[in-house]
Amino acid sequence: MLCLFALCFQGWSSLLYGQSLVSFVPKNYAILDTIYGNLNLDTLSDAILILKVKSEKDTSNADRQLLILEGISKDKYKLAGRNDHIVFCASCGGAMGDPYHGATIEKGYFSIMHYGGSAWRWTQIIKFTYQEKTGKYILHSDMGDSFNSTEPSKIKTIKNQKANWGKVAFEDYSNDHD
Ligand SMILES: [Ca+2]
Repeated sequence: MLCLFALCFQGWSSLLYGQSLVSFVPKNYAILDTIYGNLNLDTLSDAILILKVKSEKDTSNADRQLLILEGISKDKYKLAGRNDHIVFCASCGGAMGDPYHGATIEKGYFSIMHYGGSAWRWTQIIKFTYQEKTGKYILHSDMGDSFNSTEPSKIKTIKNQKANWGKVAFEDYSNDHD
């Protein structure tokens, strides 16, 4: 009974005070990247955590998790959202290898960058913004460039899912049908 109470209390207190970053990493997953910044425009630092399965190889097509973690107190976070269909898989970049090319947080925004292709190269930057009135994150833009590696100055700009910009929620976004 005492043990049960302790467990309950632990669960309750972690909801109130948040948890450390590593506590959000499920068993069998590893951290691919961690980015810090202020997403929800309060005074506390937030983080984007990108996770991969521990068994991931260059040829893997396993989903990668993107977690939005809002700071609650110093080094403590709460989960504000998760999406497994934003960060491209390890083998999704073609001949260029892993297409994940980093992520950034600007005040109230975050962007995930990809780069891939072979003779034809492409980039894709998926950007989300914090919506103050709802406390949610929505798609800001999803665009990139396409060019032939022999003519890198001839760049074509590609706008993906233009109709969803400013509308689709972070949790509902998927790059699968690009
Ligand atoms: Ca914050």
